[in-house]
Amino acid sequence: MILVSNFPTGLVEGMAVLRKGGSCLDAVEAAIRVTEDDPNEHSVGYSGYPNLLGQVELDACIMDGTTLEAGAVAGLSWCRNPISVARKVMEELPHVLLVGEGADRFAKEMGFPRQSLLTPEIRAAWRKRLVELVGRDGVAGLPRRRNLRSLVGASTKAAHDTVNVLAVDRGGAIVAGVSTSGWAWKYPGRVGDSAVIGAGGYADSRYGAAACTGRGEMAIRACASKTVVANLKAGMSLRDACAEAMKDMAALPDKNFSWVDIIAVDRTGNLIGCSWKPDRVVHYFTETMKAPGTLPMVTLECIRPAGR
Ligand code: SD4
Repeated sequence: MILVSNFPTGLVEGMAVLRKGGSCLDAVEAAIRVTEDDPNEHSVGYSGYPNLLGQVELDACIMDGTTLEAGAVAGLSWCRNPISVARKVMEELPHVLLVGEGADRFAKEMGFPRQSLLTPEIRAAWRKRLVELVGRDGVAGLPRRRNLRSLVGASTKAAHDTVNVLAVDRGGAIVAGVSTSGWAWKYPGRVGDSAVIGAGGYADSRYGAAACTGRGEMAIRACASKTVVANLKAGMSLRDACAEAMKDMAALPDKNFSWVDIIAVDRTGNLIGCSWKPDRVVHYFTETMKAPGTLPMVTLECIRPAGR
């Protein structure tokens, strides 16, 4: 089984891998690459929205729930498939997370093609946004050390989304993968939850897996994905495990409070999506289905703090 939040287009590829007897790692990577390669998705991979300076910085992580090995990259700037680079970090290095120049250098060493990720359309969108934010075109218009919270925070509700993919195979292996271009117009160097194991994604084949989308700072502060899996380990139901993690995030004081969704599976293959927003769905595809389906996310309005 394979499930995804936000971008269902990779489900077919992911399931094709599982049906051929491929691993959950291969299935998750294949599913995420479809979205990373899509020029019409502006919050993941190629043509993702850039930071305040107009630089695309991609984050991704992958975790093998059977070995508990993980790999991640943050601020990758010219390779369109950060999920594949994250997997290489896991497989080729004695490290978990590479950032910025080191991540770019490693991607080059691993033979990933180099290309500009900033399409003309996205460059134009960035310049328009700069004018809205600071009243001037060009990075020279950016204020120094003044109003940074409100400048970057103004973008909290701007287009930002992440592809979260979880896969479970018949042998009980579970893998989590996450990829994003992050918070549009973020402060340069900002790393979101998608590159942070335990925040944006976590998998442990003995218990289950979880992944988050939304305001990554909240998922990082609450270690949200690891919390879900730890709750499963403690014997909670899948729904309660997620609800408790959502409550942790809802309780965080946060001037830029926004939303976070969680998708999760347990080791028996139950799946769930949880959201603060109504009308969200989780997309999934099992070996016995002819085509991917959707399930409404459980809306946890009840735990959302009043006034937010
Ligand atoms: C981040 N969690 O960088 C990502 C972005 C996201 O919906 O998922 N937005 O914070």
